[in-house]
Amino acid sequence: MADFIPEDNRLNLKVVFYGPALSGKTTNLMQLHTLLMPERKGELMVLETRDDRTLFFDMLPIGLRGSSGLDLRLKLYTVPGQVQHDSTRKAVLSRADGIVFVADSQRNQQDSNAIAFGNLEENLEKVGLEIDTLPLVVQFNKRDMTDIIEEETLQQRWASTPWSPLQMASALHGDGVVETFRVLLNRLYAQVDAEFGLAARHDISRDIFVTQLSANEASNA
Ligand SMILES: Nc1nc2c(ncn2[C@@H]2O[C@H](COP(=O)(O)OP(=O)(O)OP(=O)(O)O)[C@@H](O)[C@H]2O)c(=O)[nH]1
Ligand SMILES: [Mg+2]
Repeated sequence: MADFIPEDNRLNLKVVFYGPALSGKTTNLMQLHTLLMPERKGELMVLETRDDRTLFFDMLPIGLRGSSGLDLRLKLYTVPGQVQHDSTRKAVLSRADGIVFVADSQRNQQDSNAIAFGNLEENLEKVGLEIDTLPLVVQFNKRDMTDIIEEETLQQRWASTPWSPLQMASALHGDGVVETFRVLLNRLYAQVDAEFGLAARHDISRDIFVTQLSANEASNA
C-alpha cells in the first residue's frame, strides 16, 4: 500500500517480482539495473544467495521528483521462488502496490507456474491484498529456450483473465524486461493517481510517470 510521508513530501511504492523458483525474477531486476538511466536508480541489493538462488530478497530503488516537489520512490523486490521460503515470500509481498509475475515458458515448468500463481493468490489474501484490484502483469520468460509453449497457446489460455495480454521476455538477453515493467507502470499509475492525485496535485502525468521511471539508454537515444 502506497505510503505517503507528508513531512518529506515523499511517496513510497513497492513492486514485487513473484513466481516459481528459477523463472528469472532476479535476472529481470539485474537487467533493469543495467538498462535504466543512472539518474533514476540506486544500488541493486542482492541479499543472501546460495548457488544463485535467492534466499531472502533482492531490491532495486528507483525514483523521480515531480514539479510539485513530490519525491516518488519505487522499490522493486524479488521473492525467493523455492517452495520452502513461503514465510519470506509473504513478508516481501506485504503492502505491495504492484506485482510482476514471472512465469517460466518451458513446457516442463507449467505445473510450477500454476502452483506459484496459486501461492501468490493465497499469500495476497493472507496479507490483505486483493488480486482483482492490484496492478499485476504476467510475464512468460525464457523465450530463447527450445522446449517452450508457443505464445499463441499461452495467450489463449490467459485470454479470459484480467492479466491478458501476457508479456513475453528473455530476461537473460534483456528482451521484454523494460516492456514488461512499462505495462506494470501503466497499471500502477491508474491506481496511485486515483489515490494520491499524481496528475492533479503533483503534475505527474501518466506519460511522465511511465517514461521517466522506465527511461533507458535506448529510449533516450
Ligand atoms: N535461457 C535463459 N535463462 C534465463 C533467463 N532468465 C533467467 N535465466 C537463467 O535462469 C536461472 C535462474 O534465474 P534467476 O533470475 O536467478 O531466477 P529466480 O527466479 O530469481 O530464482 P529464485 O531466486 O530461486 O526464485 C539463471 O541461471 C538465469 O541465468 C532467460 O530468459 N533465458
Ligand atoms: Mg532470485
